[in-house]
Amino acid sequence: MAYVKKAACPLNCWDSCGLMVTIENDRVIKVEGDPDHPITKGKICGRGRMLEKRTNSKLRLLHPMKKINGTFKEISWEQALDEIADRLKEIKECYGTTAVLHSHDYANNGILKNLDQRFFNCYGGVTELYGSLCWGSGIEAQKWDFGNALSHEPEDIFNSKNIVVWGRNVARTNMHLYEKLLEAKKRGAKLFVIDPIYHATAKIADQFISIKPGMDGILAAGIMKEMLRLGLEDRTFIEQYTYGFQDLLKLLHSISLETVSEMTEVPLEVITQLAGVYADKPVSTYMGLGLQRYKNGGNTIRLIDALVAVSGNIGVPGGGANYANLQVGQSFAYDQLTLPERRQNHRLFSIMKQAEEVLSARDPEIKMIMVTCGNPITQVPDSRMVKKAFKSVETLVVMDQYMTDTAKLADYILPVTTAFEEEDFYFSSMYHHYVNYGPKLVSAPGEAKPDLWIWTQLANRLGFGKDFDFSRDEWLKMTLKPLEQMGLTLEKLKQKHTFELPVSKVPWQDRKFQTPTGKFEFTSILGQQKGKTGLLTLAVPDESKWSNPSLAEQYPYNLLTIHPMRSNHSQNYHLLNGHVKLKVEVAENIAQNLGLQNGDYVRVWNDRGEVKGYVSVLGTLHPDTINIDEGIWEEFGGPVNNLTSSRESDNGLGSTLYDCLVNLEKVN
Ligand SMILES: Nc1nc2c(c(=O)[nH]1)N[C@H]1C(S)=C(S)[C@@H](COP(=O)(O)OP(=O)(O)OC[C@H]3O[C@@H](n4cnc5c(=O)[nH]c(N)nc54)[C@H](O)[C@@H]3O)O[C@H]1N2
Ligand SMILES: Nc1nc2c(c(=O)[nH]1)N[C@H]1C(S)=C(S)[C@@H](COP(=O)(O)OP(=O)(O)OC[C@H]3O[C@@H](n4cnc5c(=O)[nH]c(N)nc54)[C@H](O)[C@@H]3O)O[C@H]1N2
Ligand code: SF4
Ligand SMILES: [Mo]
Repeated sequence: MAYVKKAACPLNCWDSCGLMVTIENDRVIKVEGDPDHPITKGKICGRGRMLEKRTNSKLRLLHPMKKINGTFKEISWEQALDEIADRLKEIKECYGTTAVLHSHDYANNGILKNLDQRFFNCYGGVTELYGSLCWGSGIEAQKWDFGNALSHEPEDIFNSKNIVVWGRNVARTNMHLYEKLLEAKKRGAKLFVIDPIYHATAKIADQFISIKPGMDGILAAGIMKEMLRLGLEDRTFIEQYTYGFQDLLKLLHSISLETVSEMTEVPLEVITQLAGVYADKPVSTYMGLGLQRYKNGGNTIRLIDALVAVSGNIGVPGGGANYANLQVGQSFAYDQLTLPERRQNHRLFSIMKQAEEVLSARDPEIKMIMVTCGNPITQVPDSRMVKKAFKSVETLVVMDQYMTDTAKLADYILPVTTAFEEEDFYFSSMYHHYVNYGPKLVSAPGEAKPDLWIWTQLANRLGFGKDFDFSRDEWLKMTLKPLEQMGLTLEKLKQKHTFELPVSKVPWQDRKFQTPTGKFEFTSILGQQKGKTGLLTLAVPDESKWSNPSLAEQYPYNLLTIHPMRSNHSQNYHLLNGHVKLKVEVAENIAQNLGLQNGDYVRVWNDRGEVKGYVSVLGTLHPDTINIDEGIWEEFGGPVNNLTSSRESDNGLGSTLYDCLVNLEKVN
């Protein structure tokens, strides 16, 4: 008999949906939305529904495997764990624990996925990654400006008169915000979309502003310039609650509106009009993450924050510089869970440059890489370098559910469970502030095991088993400790399936910012403390005609590699019905110049590498722009990260994945 259970979507996504999962004979047969979830209200996306396939697919990894003479052989868990533990012991004795690199991303939003940190800390401290491919520049930028990166609660959008969606592909990546946009429009709000792509969200906008990739900071500067010229700024807010305004004024004086228009490829009158929009308060700004994956990414977010501040849209209902919502994750007891005090040694590599760092590491060299919740060969920039680095180490261990491009390179593959096969709770620090409970619903296939089981087994073998001697309930309670006194307990979560975290719904309403001055900082003291000037600048992307004219001549097109519609990154391509082809979306002017038609086979290349795929002419792309969705596997023509650069953004913590010039030609 089939029955239905409530669960949670584990995917790295804005929305963190509540699910209803139908189960029959210990098997997931359908995944739908939970109508009782206060935010996601029964609607989920195709990726959520695909979790059924990700759980049941015949392609799942079912047994531990070891590569012997170039081919994978099934081995027992006993052998796999003994050999990996012996290797960890040997490395610790001979080279020190930092000869191990933990390479990971955040493929699963379960709180207990953070126990990998506990394992590596108790082992003695390994080489860890810092920064983020995803949102690193913008998070750091908002820490400089506000002291934290906080968003308004989803419902607050109904207090906005104007809504600006700035570089967020809402209809594709953040579907519940899309629904809110439709509703807000019905209630009379006006919607503006600023993006190089006229995407599905642009279609419902009152106005779409097409922009040259990487130029949004310059546009924000232009809008501020116009606000000040027209006397539309919020003087009280600027005078009482901000620091460094004179520096900003100097910056705005250094560029003319004509230059702003020329560089951004946004018409002059539109810039003036946007100044009027920002003055017609309250205005909520929803920034995306694509926006900041450029060399100047931190500065871009900072200039947009500055615009939100100058226009007086901070700390007011219906306003906000909504980028991320870190207060969600900040609600839990991480240190109790991860035990940072246990690590004796520690080394940090940039997540962007992990490959170069592996190849050049000395004292100690990297002897072993352990990969969890990530697929670095496909997702980390400059894939060819990543491949070289991951092949260069003596022992590569990959824990995954599928034979990904990264797993293919492994010496040991450890098969792990999917979210429906283990208990955890889930949340996202991106949008709303509800936690969702995810019970164990079905047995794992074959010999697949939870990551936590693997850490526990290895800990036992390495002599710190007592640090892992807790039940699921005990682990989960440990993380909820800070919330207990407010009645937010594990029991309640299990009973209600979701609850609201006690976070600020309209951040900064008290005008007390978490910066060194306690004010909103146009000039950042934190930035200065980190050895930078802390000043806002009019920086441009690294790969552009302004910063590198000869490169721009050789490679005239901007390459975006945005998130795919039907997959979370690389996770679904191998499970999609029909033949997967690499689609090269090109702007109309490129197609005209090169005589390209839909379906033409083309090569896209730069100095770092190339990919080949099929043209789709997109009249909706900004001129001279190409898009290839990210995540595509090698067997389907990827990875697109063959083309992208591992450079870090201005503040050192973000990627420059979209700061990428390429050329393109037809091939046979
Ligand atoms: N379907 C789907 N949804 C997802 C994911 C997925 O893989 N698939 N991934 C999840 C994750 S991990 C993340 S980080 C989020 C990301 O969510 P988003 O930020 O919405 O998506 P991205 O693909 O990162 O960014 C792409 C958007 O930024 C725009 N963009 C690129 N460059 C610029 C620029 O210079 N200026 C402006 N104004 N816009 C620019 C692109 O045209 C596109 O609209 O999505 C989450 N949701
Ligand atoms: N060119 C380009 N590159 C990008 C981006 C882009 O926009 N353009 N986006 C960047 C962004 S925003 C992000 S967030 C990253 C994402 O980078 P990744 O997180 O590396 O991408 P995924 O494809 O989601 O890979 C996650 C892997 O973890 C596995 N996995 C899932 N759940 C579990 C689990 O519970 N345990 C274990 N051990 N494994 C699990 C999945 O099977 C999958 O193979 O990619 C970045 N890379
Ligand atoms: S991927 Fe995102 S939108 Fe889709 S079901 Fe999961 S949380 Fe919801
Ligand atoms: Mo991401």
